Amino acid sequence: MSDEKMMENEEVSAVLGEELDLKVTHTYDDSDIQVLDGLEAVRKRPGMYIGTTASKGLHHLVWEIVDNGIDEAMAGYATTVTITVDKDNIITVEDDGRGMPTGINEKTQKSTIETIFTVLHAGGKFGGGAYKVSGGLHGVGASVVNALSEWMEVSVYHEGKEYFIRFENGGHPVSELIEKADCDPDKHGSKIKFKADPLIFTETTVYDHDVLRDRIRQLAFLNKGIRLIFIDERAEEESKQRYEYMFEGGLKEYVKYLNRHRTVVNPDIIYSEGHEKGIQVEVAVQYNDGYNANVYTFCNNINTVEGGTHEEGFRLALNRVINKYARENNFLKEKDDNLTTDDCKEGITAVISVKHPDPQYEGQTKTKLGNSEVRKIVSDIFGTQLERFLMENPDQAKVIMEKATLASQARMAAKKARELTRRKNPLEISSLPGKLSDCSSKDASICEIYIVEGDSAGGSAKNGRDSHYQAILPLRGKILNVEKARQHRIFENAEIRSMITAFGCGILEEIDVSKLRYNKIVIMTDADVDGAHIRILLLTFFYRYLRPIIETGHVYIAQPPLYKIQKGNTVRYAYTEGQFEKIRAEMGDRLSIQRYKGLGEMDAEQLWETTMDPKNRTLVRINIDDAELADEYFSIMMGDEVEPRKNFIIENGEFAEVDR
Ligand code: 28F
Repeated sequence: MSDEKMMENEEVSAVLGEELDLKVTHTYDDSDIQVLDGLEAVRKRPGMYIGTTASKGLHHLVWEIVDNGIDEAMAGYATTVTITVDKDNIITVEDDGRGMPTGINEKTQKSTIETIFTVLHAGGKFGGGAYKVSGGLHGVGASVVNALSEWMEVSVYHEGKEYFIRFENGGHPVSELIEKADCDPDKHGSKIKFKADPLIFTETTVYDHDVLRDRIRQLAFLNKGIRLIFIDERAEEESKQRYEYMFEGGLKEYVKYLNRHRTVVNPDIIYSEGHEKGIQVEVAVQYNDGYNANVYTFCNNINTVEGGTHEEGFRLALNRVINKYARENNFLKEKDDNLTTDDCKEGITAVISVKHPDPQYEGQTKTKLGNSEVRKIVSDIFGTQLERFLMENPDQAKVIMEKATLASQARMAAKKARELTRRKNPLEISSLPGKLSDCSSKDASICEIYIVEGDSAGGSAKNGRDSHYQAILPLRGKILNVEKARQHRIFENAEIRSMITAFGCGILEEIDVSKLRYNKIVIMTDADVDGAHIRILLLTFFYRYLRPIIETGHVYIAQPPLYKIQKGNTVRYAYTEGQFEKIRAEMGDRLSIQRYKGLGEMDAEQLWETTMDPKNRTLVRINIDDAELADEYFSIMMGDEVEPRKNFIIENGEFAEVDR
């Protein structure tokens, strides 16, 4: 959309803030054309408004509407927001708030409701000077959802009347707002029903049950006291048809939930809440016996993946208060260095949520909070409460102090071990691990590295590969479980050291993906339980130490065939049991069938043909959109508890998409 058009639409939306007038006229004029132009612009370039028209964008429609219901509840007028998805993937969102204003807007000469749903950027400021605190990343408003819907119906219940308006074909009102029926005089609220337009969402119009449920549960944690109900009429299992979430404890319950599979160190969650200069702050913290930190930050219910000033304020307070307490209570001696923030964060699970009337987002994906005043506000509110917690709970303070000082000692040991993994000069080939059979090309954009389990498979891979762009790194036996080991042990591990040197991009906070020596890192393991275990160990290591290479889509899993089916000179390979049945049926009888138990059973040529040749192979790209889910995945897969692991494996196959 041109800037000019945007201006026009903003002018129209500006009138929404003004008092409502009850004149009932409905003429067709210039503003109608403007309005339809605006919605048409949304349909022409949906990506500009909702980021993508793939599954993520489809779900965005729901969040846009749900956010408005949550705002009404956060403003104190609604208690409950109900989200229903029916058998045809039609979404209904309903709240029990005041109901949208049913009067006429003076400037547009149309009902406020029609205006909200047809004028871009209408809404914005909420009635009564309150501000919109929720709102998706794009925060585009209900009119965008309307523009991208095949149809939409809006009902308002207010003082014994039901008001109704319907839009079709991307936001065109079928009639003006009507008083449709009488209703229970005690009923009040807004209801929006819509069908995403398949002409726009060409990839899919089917909502993902887990995505909806997880985000709705998260919104309930982030907005304490609000009841969120999720109804999925498509679900066959009764336990998946209805969920009701309401957390009086807010983030305290969120942290408890995040730590549910872990052994916690401080049984009482450190919780603080406060507001200053119109900015609301809520922080909850609990340590577990692990070594990793899981810190989730939000602004206006948006997951600020890149962190920002709220996270900085949190880190400042954590460092300052823990060091102060450690010194005053002799956990640190005079000669000792201060604990680093990372020391203070070992094993921490923390959620930080701020609500800001005018958030500024920065960073590559606009998920980094930039408002500088937030730093001190979070630091003050959380710092005061943390200090108080340590004073009032000396036993829990003691374990936290011991944990941080142990982390500090381990860090110093790790520093020594880690120096050994750093390549002095990235061009210095001699420093590459001896086991690596590198490729000859130095053009990282075409290079691939296969990480192969075992020497015999490593041999086949080495002989079968195209050595121009394919490198092979064989691993011996199981690699270290990084969830269960301290850093210095991890850096002493030979397999891990060879991977770090081969990749060449550094690790942890020093990582630089642009230095990665291969475009594709391919994990190639046997198609059995041991192979799956090694794969998980490798992915856990990547997730914890090299996360950006996963996030930027460089990590793949090779799919070796399960069967070789031969009849005369015809050879075919099956990669799944289903494929095997199909091929067997197609090829008839007198077949010679080989079931591969491991990569080692394939000779070099077969391995190339089935698993490494870009013309035939299937690579599964690993992607982790949701850090919380990924973390849950790894802590369940690698943790001590057997039962959740079993259930998890049964429920979730693999989190991955297929790619070539
Ligand atoms: C199903 C999703 O969208 N709920 C909403 C309200 C309530 C008001 C409102 C909404 C007025 C001038 C914009 C009512 N009474 N749920 C929802 N509930 N919008 S959306 O007002 C809109 C503003 O411009 C409301 C008094 N003030 C506000």
